[in-house]
Amino acid sequence: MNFQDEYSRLRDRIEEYLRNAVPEDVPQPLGDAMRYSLLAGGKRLRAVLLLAAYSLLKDDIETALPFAAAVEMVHTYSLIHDDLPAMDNDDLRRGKPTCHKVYGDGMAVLAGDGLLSLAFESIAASEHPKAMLLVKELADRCGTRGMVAGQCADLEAEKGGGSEKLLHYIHLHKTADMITAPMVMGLTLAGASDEQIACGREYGKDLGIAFQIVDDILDVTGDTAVLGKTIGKDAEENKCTWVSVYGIDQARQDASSYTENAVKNLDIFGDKAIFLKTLAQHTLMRVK
Ligand code: GRG
Repeated sequence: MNFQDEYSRLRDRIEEYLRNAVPEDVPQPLGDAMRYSLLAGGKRLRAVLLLAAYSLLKDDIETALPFAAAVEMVHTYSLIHDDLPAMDNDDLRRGKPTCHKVYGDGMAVLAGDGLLSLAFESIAASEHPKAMLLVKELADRCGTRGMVAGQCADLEAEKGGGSEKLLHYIHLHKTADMITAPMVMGLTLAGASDEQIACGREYGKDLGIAFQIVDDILDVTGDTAVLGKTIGKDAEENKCTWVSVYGIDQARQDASSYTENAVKNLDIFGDKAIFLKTLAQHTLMRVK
């Protein structure tokens, strides 16, 4: 298996699926605002994780596409809302002007709301026997016990006093929860055992934390043109990041340790897990 070829194959499948995912009957300009952000590119990491987790046990990835699309919709909604002036106030996302810069703040709020609802509609419309379990996993990870809770802590931390405990809470919930969800959803859908699902969950947590540590490092060392978003904002906004709490050298070491742990969690799947193990290592090396 060539890693890049396999990643592109999975990413292309989700890209094609998403192209027609926003219904034609969504009123304008809401429909355009939703499509603008949903189809703006991005790595599609969360969708690829779901498809790859499913592929550990099953071959027909077609079945998993509505669920992979749902995860990308939730992720895109979170980016649109995070970029708003009331939150991180960003002008650039995925190398393009942010949704509110093009469609205005009100329409960007609605585009996020629309994508969040459409995600759950996409799961329900599949009528898959496991759909209810997947709704629960996604709602738990993206909602008030998950990403929304992490974002709440992130905003509060800007007021000062970022401790190690708070930092771990933010990284686990703001970022790792939405990396864990697709792993658990893909495995559940494929009929994995409880033990396999638990290993996938641990992989997601470790990979998610490593991913966010790398994000914190890139905000200091990265390149705006390559990243497609403005760098240096964490320090400007007094964010509680791995770099601000531990320093850049420790951040690099910790990103590496979390990645190593992530990889070990997949030993239970044998050779089938090579793609997901390689993906974790690539995440550590990423420049965007
Ligand atoms: C608004 C409820 C709410 C949550 C916002 C996504 C998020 C939570 C905040 C964005 C800022 C940030 C650093 C989030 C951590 C997760 C992260 C690094 C998101 C960016 O994900 P990528 O790099 O983006 O996978 P692409 O564009 O490739 O999809």
